[in-house]
Amino acid sequence: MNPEPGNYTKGENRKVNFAIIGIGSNIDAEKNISGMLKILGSGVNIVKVSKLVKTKPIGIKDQPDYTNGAVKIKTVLGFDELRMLLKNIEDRLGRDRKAPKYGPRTIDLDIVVWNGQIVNQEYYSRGFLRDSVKEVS
Ligand code: PH2
Ligand code: MG
Ligand code: MG
Repeated sequence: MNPEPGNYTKGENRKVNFAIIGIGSNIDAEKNISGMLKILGSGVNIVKVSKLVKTKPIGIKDQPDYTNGAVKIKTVLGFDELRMLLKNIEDRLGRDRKAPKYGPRTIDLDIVVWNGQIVNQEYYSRGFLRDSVKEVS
């Protein structure tokens, strides 16, 4: 018997997973976030999108303010498959992988909650991230 009998699809018996993804952008944020949601929605079920909030840059201070938020999704993809999908979306939206770690970015998508478990430590240090996660939970 499956440990969580409710969380499987009818025909295929693929486990259904829920994730909350943190969203960040400080280059053309409105365009990149709406483009991201369109692509993401073609690969997974979007359950709820939080408000998008302006935040002061963390790390490198001399860069534009960020727009941050979160999106809850439902998917039969596994954790690593979802991570690859998010990386692919970041790439399609022009994410520069050679840019500094805390520098400006077109889009940043981080899995923060996976089936109810916090899997990204930034949840604990970023109040705006906790607020967005709470809003879509
Ligand atoms: N992301 C960063 C670096 N700094 N600052 C804010 N306010 N929001 C972010 O999402 C953010 C950041 C690199 O991932
Ligand atoms: Mg990030
Ligand atoms: Mg990231």
